[in-house]
Amino acid sequence: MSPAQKADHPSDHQADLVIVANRLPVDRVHNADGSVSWRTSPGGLVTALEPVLRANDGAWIGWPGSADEEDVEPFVEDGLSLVPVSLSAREVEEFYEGFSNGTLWPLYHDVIAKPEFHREWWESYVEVNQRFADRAAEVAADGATVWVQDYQLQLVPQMLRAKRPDLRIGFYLHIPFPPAELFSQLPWRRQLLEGLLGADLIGFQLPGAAANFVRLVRSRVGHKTHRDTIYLPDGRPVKATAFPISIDTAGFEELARSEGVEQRAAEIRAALGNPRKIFLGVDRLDYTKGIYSRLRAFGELVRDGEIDVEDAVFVQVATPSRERVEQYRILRDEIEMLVGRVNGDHGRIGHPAIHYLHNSYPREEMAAFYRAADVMVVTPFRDGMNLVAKEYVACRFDNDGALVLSEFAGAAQELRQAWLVNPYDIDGMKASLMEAFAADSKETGRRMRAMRKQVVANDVSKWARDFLDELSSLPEQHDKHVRRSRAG
Ligand code: ADQ
Repeated sequence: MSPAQKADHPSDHQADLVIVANRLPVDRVHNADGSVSWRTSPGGLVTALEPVLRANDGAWIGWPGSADEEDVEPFVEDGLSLVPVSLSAREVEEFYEGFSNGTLWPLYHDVIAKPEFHREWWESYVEVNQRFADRAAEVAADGATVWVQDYQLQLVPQMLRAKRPDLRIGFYLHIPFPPAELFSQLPWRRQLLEGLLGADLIGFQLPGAAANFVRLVRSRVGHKTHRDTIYLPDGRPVKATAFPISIDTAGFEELARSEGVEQRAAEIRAALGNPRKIFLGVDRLDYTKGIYSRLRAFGELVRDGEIDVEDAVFVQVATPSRERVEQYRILRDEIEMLVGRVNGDHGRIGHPAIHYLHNSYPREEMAAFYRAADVMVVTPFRDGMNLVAKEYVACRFDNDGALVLSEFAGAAQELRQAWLVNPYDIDGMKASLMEAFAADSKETGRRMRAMRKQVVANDVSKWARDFLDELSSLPEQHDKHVRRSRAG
């Protein structure tokens, strides 16, 4: 960056690697005494990126998670450099709940729910994206790498490049990228495509999503493309390719092997009455996850007498999610009504058919659930990847347990040995649940061994490394282009 540009954007910390994500990896906690502190929320992304961030003098830009916070200065928490971006209550409503979760989320997930298009939401999306881009432009050192995450920030790459052509910019989309027929509904489709094209490398969960994107750019924006590369009119190439995300496999396995978790898993089984088999579902309470259909399938198996409630039980853990968005409130009511009906019709004293928990749990408790479950049921209508499926596999170090997995989850492309199901086909799901329920240990062992190989060999650190290596190995064309734009 030139000295003049630097003076325009004063910042006390310049980082060589900058992560830009909607959320910071910490939550702001307001204590009873009026003081404020930070609590780390250790998701997979932080686990994966923490070592690279530390090694590269990195910074993480994101929203601290509560509205109308006065601007908080950058700070260092547990050795990580964090740069908060604040959102007003109105921006939370229009940018986050509105355009991100009421427009893009359903549109990118097969329009399972109807996306809403509102011009004010779009305007707010543009404004907030600009704020994130401005912050990244201030924080990034000369020639730094900036890695932008997910659907809330698709305009950031282009906005950032306009200010800082010296940067190497990557973008990763954690959710599916829809086929052209659906994406084309979006009134601002061209702006979004152009926003993403500000990146040098655009990562998707699956090759099909990358192909959807390249095809759209060719037809809607008119750029030349060859395989996974798009050539912009100014000669800059943009690569769009798949990097399937994963989990901290070793971390989960270690947790699963710990005495505390093993003991807790036994407690859970005992509290459920030591049934012969435990079915488990773990999801954010979201309409993409197929929770209703799966519980309906299980409820029918109990009704039909295929499953006896003294023999088997279904535990559904549903994490509270986006509770201010109406579609999510309706979904919650529907699921809770169904659970009540199934238990009312088919449960016995001390033996409900379904245990339903609307709560968030620490990682240890999640691992204990995975250890306790004989049949893990993951049936989204559409899911970028689905980490729950991989976490279950990582925890089954004895090569036991059965995974029933929707073919519409990204994970199905890697976990081929699961019982793959079409979540729209209730009878098909019922048949697969019964097969998984009845499978002998030889069969479950054969399948689980193969799936574990996959999840052990491809963990989240490899994912991050693969992406960043690819981004840094696009030097020649990139540098040529930077030199040209500087000369110009
Ligand atoms: P999500 O839609 O949130 O992620 P998923 O991939 O399953 O879905 O990740 C959920 C995470 O939350 C898992 O790590 C799980 O352990 C955790 N979790 C779920 N319920 C919980 C609970 N009650 N308490 C505590 N933790 C809970 C989005 C995309 C996915 C993609 C990921 C990562 O929708 O398709 O796989 O990002 O890219």
